[in-house]
Amino acid sequence: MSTIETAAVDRTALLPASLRDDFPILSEQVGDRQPLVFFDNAASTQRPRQVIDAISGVYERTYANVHRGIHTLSELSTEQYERARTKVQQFIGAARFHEIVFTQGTTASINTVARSWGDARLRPGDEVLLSVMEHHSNLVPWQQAAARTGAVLQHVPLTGDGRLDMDAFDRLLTERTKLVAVVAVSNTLGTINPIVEIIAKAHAAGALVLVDAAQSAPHLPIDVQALDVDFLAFSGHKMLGPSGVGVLYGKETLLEAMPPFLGGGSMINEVRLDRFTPAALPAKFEAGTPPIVPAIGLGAAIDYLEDIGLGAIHRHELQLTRHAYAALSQIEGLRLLGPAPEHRTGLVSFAFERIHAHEFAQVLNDQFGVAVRAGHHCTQPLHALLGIAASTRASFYLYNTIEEVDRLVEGVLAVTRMFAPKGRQRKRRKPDE
Ligand code: 7TS
Repeated sequence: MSTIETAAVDRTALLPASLRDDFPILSEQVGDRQPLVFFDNAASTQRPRQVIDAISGVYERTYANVHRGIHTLSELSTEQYERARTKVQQFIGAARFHEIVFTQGTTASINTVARSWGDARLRPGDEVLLSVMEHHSNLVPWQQAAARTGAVLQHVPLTGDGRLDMDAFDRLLTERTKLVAVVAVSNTLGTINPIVEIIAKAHAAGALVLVDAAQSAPHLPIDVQALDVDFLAFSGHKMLGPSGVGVLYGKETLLEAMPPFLGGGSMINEVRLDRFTPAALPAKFEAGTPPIVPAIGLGAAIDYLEDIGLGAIHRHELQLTRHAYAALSQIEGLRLLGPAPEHRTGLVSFAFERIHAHEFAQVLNDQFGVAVRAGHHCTQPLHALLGIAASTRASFYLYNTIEEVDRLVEGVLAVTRMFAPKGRQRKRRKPDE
């Protein structure tokens, strides 16, 4: 990396590299027999041995369906499943156990609110205020709800550096706004949005707030009571837990008033041939056999994260992000998306005019062992606004190291040299030149 100068790293802010030993998959080789550098954590993270053991422990010793039997295994599984709910409750600071609904993931959580709350509450002309940086799973369910109810969607635009334009937010928030549904951290830009301010302003305007915490729950401490947020959605698989489980938090009064979304077993109190009465919370929103083992695995993931501390995880990621940002911003022709590292969590996305994101991802994987995501990351409208079809995204987590970031930069530089005409790389000028 002879042409790149990197800023000093505060090594005291880094987590010990020894925690990598907890993640068996990190010693795999990929591509052309390269040690794996896993930088696709915003899509899904890896799991530590503690989570893997919790999962296999259930299957080996205690598995049965929950809330159904009075036999020993069903009681044990039920107890573990409900203990996981308590862990989630404490993790996000919810006041009540039954405000935690296990879903299949963030997408399912948002769809539940759109279907249940949206269909019951939205009237023609009511507005739902979203942002242009939303993931498709916080856009499409509202487009569908708008089509069903006649509600109108509004979108907060961006500032030039990829943050929410809060002046525009103030203008778009009106007495017609019934819900503000916004992402806490952008999965493409990494931007940390001012959720506290958004919630306070929305409530003052009489609107409810749904926060898509898919990219914040794994990386930043959260306290739903302090935030006074109405609905919160996140996924287990982005925070060291298994896929197939997510969380919908909702304030008790709201969830109580909402009709159930999915119908079936477990969500009922009583069923006749022509009608039913719904079960109490949270069962009302957990129709069918729930994600038993994934939820228990998520509980183990929360234990692991809490042992390390979300604050320490964020400090670690900030060092990696600063390092990556400083180095990548020196590569001529490479356009870094989103704000300065101080306003983002641990991810860096970029576009390069003459090289498609897939080329980066392919070469980084094959020749450097670096797993990144290339594409639109389920934020097509955001990419269209940025004037690009695709970007390359490196997203970090607690087990990533500064040396791995150096490997990424080395790989990106190699790709630009491979695909770009010779003589196009800028040699960084010394300060006295
Ligand atoms: N919201 C945000 C902000 C996300 O980043 C994602 C997934 C979702 C919602 C949906 O979560 P799911 O668990 O229901 O799928 N984001 C990504 C990503 O950035 N790359 O792959 C999945």
